[in-house]
Amino acid sequence: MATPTAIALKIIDERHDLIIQKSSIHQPLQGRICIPGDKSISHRSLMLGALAEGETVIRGLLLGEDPRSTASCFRAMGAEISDLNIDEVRVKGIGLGNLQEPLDVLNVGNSGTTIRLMLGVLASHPGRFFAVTGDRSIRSRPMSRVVKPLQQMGAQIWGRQENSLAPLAVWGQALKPIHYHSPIASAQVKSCILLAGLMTDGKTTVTEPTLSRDHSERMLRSFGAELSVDPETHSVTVVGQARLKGQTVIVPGDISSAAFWLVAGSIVPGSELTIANVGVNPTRTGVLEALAQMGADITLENQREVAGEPVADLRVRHTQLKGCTIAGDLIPRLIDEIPILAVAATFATGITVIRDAEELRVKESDRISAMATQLNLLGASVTELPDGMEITGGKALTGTEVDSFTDHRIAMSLAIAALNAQGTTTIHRAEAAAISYPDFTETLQRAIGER
Ligand code: SPQ
Repeated sequence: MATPTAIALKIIDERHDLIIQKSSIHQPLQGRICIPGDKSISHRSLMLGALAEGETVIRGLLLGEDPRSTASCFRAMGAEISDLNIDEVRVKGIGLGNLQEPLDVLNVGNSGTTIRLMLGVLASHPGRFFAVTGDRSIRSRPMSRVVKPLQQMGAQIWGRQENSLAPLAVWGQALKPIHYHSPIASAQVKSCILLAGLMTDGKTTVTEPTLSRDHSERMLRSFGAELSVDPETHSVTVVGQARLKGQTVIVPGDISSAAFWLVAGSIVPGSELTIANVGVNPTRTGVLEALAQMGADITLENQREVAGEPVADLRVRHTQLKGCTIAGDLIPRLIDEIPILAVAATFATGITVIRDAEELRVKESDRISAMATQLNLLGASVTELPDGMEITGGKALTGTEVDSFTDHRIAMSLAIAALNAQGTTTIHRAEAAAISYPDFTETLQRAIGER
């Protein structure tokens, strides 16, 4: 009789069930893992490359579905972007202000970063008409957070439910500069306004309540924009009209993707993994701080700086985690890692409380509800809070059928939880992982020694 495979993919009408059988996984997770390129930096390198004068060369681009959406939108507006591959992508920029009116609706697929950042670019291109839409998830995610400040700058934008939902129509204008005090710490809001400010005469400033990821600021500077940052007040100012010059961008590995292996290595007995080339920008390393609070055994090795972003190799060894509280200013620095931290908390001793994370309710899915319901189906003890979760760790999990809600981070978090669940776990709609991690399943198979 053939030995059962521990990890299998079943494809039904293009929907993938990821099946994980704990009974046949003997191996701890071991080896060296190379993760895909950072999603936030990948989007920004394609966008700034398209808006710059001259050629931009991107190495290490994430080949996930989200950056592909960004590339296809900017191609539709005249940027020449070579075939996407990891080694080298060449972008022939058309210069700020020169985007062509697209002949069809721009479709951002599942990507919130694409639509929100791009709206700042479109709104500030006078005399051109743009229509933008995305998938079912995008059409339910709030856009007023960027539409309202852009309207304060004079933008003309229309959409469903008082211009708050895609599809959106944009009639590009010459905008006026503003100082926007954002009620939320959101890199998408900040970046959208800064991108609009590039084409706007004068100084455009965004102040946020706490610092969100700063990849836009770093990359805008390196492309030649005049930009100043006040770290005391969490304010960024860009001076328009700007001119951007094509650059070489080296995209580090995505710490949000590394987080799955940091937690897998921590919870599967006997594991030891090295995750190579991880971006450790301080605005993204909240997950390392949360896992340190939980007692995880993680070390940063070979720390270096690559093209303006700090990078390190992360080594993780299995250890018993303990519950902790994750809240406050830490939240924007680990917002995308909360689903996988909820998995870590499930295998920790004691109680973990996650608060101040109401933003999770308006991501690709309602990530609070998704993680609470699906982990509870597996036998965990998770209570939903309006702005987070309370998780009592240490309950034994048993495999069952769970759903990703077509959210990449939910699909991958549940796959890691399944590594420690008895029996068979089937994750429906696991194809969502391809949004940010196209070869997640193959990497998991390699880590357990199946390939
Ligand atoms: O791009 P999208 O769909 O919004 O992706 C997510 C993710 O989990 O990959 C959020 F669902 O990441 C956002 C992140 O949450 C990417 C991002 C960025 O690149 O600027 C910023 C964060 O969003 P926000 O709303 O806090 O600005």
